[in-house]
Amino acid sequence: MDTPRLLLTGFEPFDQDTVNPSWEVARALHGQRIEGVRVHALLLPCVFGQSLAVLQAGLRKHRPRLVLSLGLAPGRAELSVERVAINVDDARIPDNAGAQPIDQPVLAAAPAAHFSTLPIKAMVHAMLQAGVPAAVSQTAGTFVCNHVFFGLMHSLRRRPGVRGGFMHVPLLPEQAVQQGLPGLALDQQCLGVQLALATALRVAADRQESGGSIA
Ligand code: PCA
Repeated sequence: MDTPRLLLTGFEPFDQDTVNPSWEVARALHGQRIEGVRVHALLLPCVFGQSLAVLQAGLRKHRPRLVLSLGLAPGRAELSVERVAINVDDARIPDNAGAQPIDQPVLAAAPAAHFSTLPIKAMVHAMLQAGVPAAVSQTAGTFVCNHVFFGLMHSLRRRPGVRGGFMHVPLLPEQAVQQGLPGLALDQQCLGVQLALATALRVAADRQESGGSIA
């Protein structure tokens, strides 16, 4: 029997950046075995629609048992495990194909939102215990990351037993210095994602502790 796989997606660079740490992390972990499950890294274009088409093809081809999508959130200092995807595309900047949808649904005739099915609190806990900055995030924004997260969760409702979710990562230190924003070293980002994946594969029921925020 084939080794079970998990799909770890990252994005190509967007806006002014020439690297996207989300893809740097995904490709660094490609081929590793975590809890007996082989990591398969998949690069997504930062383009509405097309990103989801590439993801769907990856789901069909690899039949993963778990999917974690990664994206860059410039300005965030910690690995942010996203709680919820909303059915809204509202782009502040054009995507890499020049599209800038405003207040469009990601998918027509789909619910307003989908929750992550990963144990988000346990993942944050595991990262913090290892000294990697991490937090639950209540919004994945309304750009291509949220678009992919929503489309992923919508597809997974037809794949019982396959869990999925999204994590935003900070800038790399060299980008962060140039932009005057917080950053996190690639090895710390990789360690955090490894721990998060191991936890997601191991933990069925999430921890009962607050990851909430007041506005
Ligand atoms: N971050 C963007 C899109 C691609 C990425 O890495 C976002 O947060 O929507």
